[in-house]
Amino acid sequence: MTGQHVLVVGAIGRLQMDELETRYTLHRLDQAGDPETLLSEVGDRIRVVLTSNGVGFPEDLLARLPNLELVSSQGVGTDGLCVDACRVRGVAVANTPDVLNDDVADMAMMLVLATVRRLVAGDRWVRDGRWEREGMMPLNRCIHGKVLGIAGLGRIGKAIARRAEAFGLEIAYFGRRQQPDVHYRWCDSLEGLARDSDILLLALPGGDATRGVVDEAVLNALGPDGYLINIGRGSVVDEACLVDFLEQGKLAGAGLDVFAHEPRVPEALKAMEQVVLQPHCASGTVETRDAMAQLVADNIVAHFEGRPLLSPV
Ligand code: 8YV
Repeated sequence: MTGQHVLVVGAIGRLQMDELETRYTLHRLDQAGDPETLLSEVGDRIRVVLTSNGVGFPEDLLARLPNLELVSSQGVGTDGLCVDACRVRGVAVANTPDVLNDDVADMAMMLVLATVRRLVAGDRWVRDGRWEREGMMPLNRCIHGKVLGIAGLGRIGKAIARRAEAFGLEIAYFGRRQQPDVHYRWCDSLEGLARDSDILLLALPGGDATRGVVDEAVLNALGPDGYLINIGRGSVVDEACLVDFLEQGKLAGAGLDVFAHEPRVPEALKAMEQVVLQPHCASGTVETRDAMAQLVADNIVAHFEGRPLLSPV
């Protein structure tokens, strides 16, 4: 026993779990048959929680850990963590920004291209023998010269914009305020951005502030020739409304990596040819997940060694 107790709410990569195991005493809530007993036995010894944003860290669990000092979470998003309650209690929170920017931006561009150029439909056209039976598939649309509206021009949004420029897209963006160091056109509302965009790309964080902001008015503004791409959070979009718009041809198509109730995806979306779906895997490469897990572990080590966190929220 080291006296340095870590509660594992959500595990990270094997390499980093092994590293942490050699240094600290890990308590596996994620594997506990009887979580209640585990918490009553070790709750007051826990100084660090290890989790991921997807698994989360709720306020009722925080209440069971009176001596908690740090929550180290895998993922840049913090919408699954009770950050405000941690702040009130003086518990630090660390996440994993930056290391995933390139992969998420690649996924965003991949969804733009796949959706507008109908990559998956083309693949199906070949596999189903329709090329041989019916000849060429219907023409699709080009992306160069189109306006890509990015909602949420943070570090990931900027990595997307850099890639999109190379594809000849014109960039506009919406965020709370105009960014002085950015040459892209700023729109002061999400609806305004949707109106000005051919492709609306959502790179917004989740949480109460953004819940359902892509609503009927925004989708109407995007219009029947518009495409919606979402690599941020499913909670940002009124999903029922999106399905309705796609079914009625009031939108041209959508490329979605995130959904309102993951891993559940509306059957209606699965049936649509004009939609490209991914299982929330924009950061899901071996290299990036390893870098994310390492940052989670490094934050824990820094904390126990009395050094500043590498990536505090
Ligand atoms: C992951 C993500 O799905 O970083 C985020 O916020 O949504 C993704 O990278 C996940 O959180 C990794 O555990």
